[in-house]
Amino acid sequence: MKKKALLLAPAVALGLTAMGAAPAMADHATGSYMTTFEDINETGASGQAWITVEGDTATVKVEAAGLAETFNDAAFPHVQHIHIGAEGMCPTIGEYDENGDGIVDTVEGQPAYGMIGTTLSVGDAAKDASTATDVTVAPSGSSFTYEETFKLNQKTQDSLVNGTGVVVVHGIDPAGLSEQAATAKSNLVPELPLAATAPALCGEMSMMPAGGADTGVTKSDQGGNEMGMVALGGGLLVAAGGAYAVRRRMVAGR
Ligand SMILES: [Cu+2]
Repeated sequence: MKKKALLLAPAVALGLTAMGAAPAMADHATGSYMTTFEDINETGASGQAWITVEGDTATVKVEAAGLAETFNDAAFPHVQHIHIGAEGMCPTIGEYDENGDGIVDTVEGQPAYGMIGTTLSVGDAAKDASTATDVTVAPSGSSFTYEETFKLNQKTQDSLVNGTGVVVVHGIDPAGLSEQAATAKSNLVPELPLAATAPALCGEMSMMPAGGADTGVTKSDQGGNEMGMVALGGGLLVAAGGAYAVRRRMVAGR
């Protein structure tokens, strides 16, 4: 309901804009999108995300707080993606916790938010490499502001336009979960705990009215590409290998 109401006015505005601009097809996703995250596994996390698209270039800003702080005695890496191609919805524990362990894990949430369309945690060096390891450049710790500018693939652009783009920030603290959830192995990467790959924050991206609210992205605070390029401790190396595998398996399962 909320999404439809938000999308209606911008869609009208966008239509008017498109009529004035001749080659509208190539950059149909152009505009600003934002979301206020839902704390889908009731971990106390919160935040917002903004995506500004110009042609095929996207500038993304993610602000998050209250996330899991440490993993294997190192800063907890929080891999983040734009998920696409499903309902464009964030899952709820009540509806999507298939195995009844008290949380929505990454796989359980896929019917709602879909598969990975774009990985947001790709730094400069890895931007064009298919072997990018998400976690080495993923923001980490309990709170962060993450910004990145990159080429946005067509599938993800299409999802933003049709309202099925969903930003997901992964990684929750096993402490406080049910015994079943806290001790389970990840259904994506058996070497990792379930919590390490489970979604913490989820946000359905909605287009903002043209020339409307603050996008949260300004020229002066762009260029933080080194964000997250921290030296990896022993524990994080484990996480890096695991999250890399997460990405590959999630893509493979599409
Ligand atoms: Cu994801």
